[in-house]
Amino acid sequence: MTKEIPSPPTLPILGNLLNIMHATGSGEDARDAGPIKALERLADQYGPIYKLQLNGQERIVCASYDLFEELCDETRFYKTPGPALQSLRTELPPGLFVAPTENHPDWRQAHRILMPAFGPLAIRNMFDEMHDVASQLVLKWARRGPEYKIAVTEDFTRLTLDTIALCAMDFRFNSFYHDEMHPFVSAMLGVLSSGLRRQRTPKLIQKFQWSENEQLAKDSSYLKEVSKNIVRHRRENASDKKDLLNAMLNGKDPKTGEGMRDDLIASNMITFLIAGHETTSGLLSFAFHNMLKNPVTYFKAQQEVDRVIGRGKITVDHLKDFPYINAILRETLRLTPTAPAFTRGVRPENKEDIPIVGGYKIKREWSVLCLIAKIQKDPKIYGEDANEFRPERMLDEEFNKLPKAAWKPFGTGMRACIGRPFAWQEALLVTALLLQNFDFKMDDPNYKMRIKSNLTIKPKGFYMRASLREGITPITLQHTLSAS
Ligand code: FDE
Repeated sequence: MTKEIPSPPTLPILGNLLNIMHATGSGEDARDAGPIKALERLADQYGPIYKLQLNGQERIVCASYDLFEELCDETRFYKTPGPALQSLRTELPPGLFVAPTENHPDWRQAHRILMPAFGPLAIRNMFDEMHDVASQLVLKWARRGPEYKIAVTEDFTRLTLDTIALCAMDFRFNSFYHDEMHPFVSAMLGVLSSGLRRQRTPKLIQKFQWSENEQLAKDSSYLKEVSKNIVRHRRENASDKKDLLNAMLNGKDPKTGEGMRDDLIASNMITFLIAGHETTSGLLSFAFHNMLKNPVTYFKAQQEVDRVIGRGKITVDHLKDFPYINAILRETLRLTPTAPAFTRGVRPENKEDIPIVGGYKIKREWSVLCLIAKIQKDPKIYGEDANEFRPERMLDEEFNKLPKAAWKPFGTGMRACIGRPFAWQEALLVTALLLQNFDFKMDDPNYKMRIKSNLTIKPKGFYMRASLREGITPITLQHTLSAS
C-alpha cells in the first residue's frame, strides 16, 4: 500500500502560489525571506513530503532525513534541475550547474576537463591570489577603524566575487575600490532575481511584463558578450597562468581528446561567478553571526588562530591546523546551508516499476525539491538541540560518525559541488585572517537574524564593528600581510 502525498488546498490558476507567498506573513521581511522559509513552515504543517501546484506544474517537496537518504541513492535518483536553476539558462550552451542531466555531452566534457582544475593541488596554487583579495578586505576594515559600521554581507560578497574572478580567469573586479557594483555583477544579479521572481509569477502574467522581460534579455546578452570577450581576449593573449580559464582553453577531454568550444567555456565562466560568490559570502556572514551570538565559540576560534599562527603571516599549510574553525564552518552550513535546497529526480536507468520512497510513489517526470535547510535540523539525527549552534558536533571524530546524508550543503552524487575545496580554502583563510587581526562585535547586540534569499540565503541587516587587536596598527598589519 502506498501513501497519498499530502497537499495544501489549491486555487484555480494560482494553484499554491499564495501558500508560498504568504506562509511567513506579509511585509518586507517576509518577502525577502523568499520561499524557503515558507516551504519549511509548510513542512511543519503537512509533514515530511508534500505536493504543490505551481505554474501548472506539480512540485514535490521533501523535508525529512529518512526520505532524503533514499533520494540520495545515486543508483535510483539523480539531479534534475528544477525551475530555479532552469531560469538561469542563457542562450549559451549549459554550464555545469544548470546542465539538464549528467548524460548531457556538454556536462560530461566540462566535468572531465574541470575536475583536475578544481582538485586539491590546483586549489593550493590559488592560495596567494585568495590571500591578496583577503588582504584588501582586512586593510579596508583596519583603515576604517572601530567606528565603521561594517555591512557584513556586502563586504564578504566583494571578497568572494573578486576572489573567484581572479582565481578563475585573472580578472580583477576591484570591488573594494568602488562603492557601485561592477556592471557585470548587476547584470548577473538581474538575471538571478528575475529568474526567481518569474517562478513565483503566473506564466500568463509573465508574458505582459514587458519591461522586466526586456531587462532580462539585456542582462543576459550582456553577460554573454562579456564572458565571450574574456575568452577571446585570453585566446589572443595567451598566458601560462594555471587558472580555470586556461584549464578550459587548453584542456582536452581525457575520454574523447576534444577541447571545449568557446561558448561552452564562456557559459562555465558565468557559472563559476554565480555559483562561487554568493554561497561563500553567505557562509562567511552566517559564520561570523554565529560566533558573535555564541561568544564561547568565538573565543575558542580566536585562541586556535593565536596558537597556530600567532602574529605571523598565514600560509596555506596552516589551514589544516584549524579543526575548530573547520567545525564552525560545517555547523554553519548545517544550520543555514547557503544553497538551501536542491532537486532530485528518477534516473532513467532506474528499472523500478514505480519508484517508491518511504511509501510514497515518485513519478518519473517529477523533480523533488530537497529542503536541506530543514533536513539538516532533523532531531532524529541531531537530537533535541538540533536547532542550536554547537560546533563541537562537527569536529572530525563526531562528524565522521554521522550517517552519509546527514550533512549535504554541497549537494550529493555526481552533481555535487565541484567548487567545494575552493570555497573551503577561501572560507578558512578569511576566517582565520580576520580573527587573527580584529576583535569583532555586533553593531546591534540585540540583532535578531533575518534572512534574505535569492538563489542563496544570507543574513539581512547584519552589521559588525571591528577593532584591531592590541599592538596591531594598519601599518604593521600591512607589513605582516605582505611579508614573504
Ligand atoms: C554545485 C553545487 C551544489 C549542487 C546543486 C544541485 O544539486 O542542484 C550545491 C548544493 C553547492 N554547489 C553548494 C555550494 C556551497 C558553497 C559555499 C559553494 N557551493 C561554493 C562554490 C564555489 C564554486 C566555484 C562552486 N560552488 C561551483 C559549483 C558548480 C560548478 C556546481 C555544479 C556542479 C555540477 O553540476 O557538475 C556546484 N557548485 Fe557549489
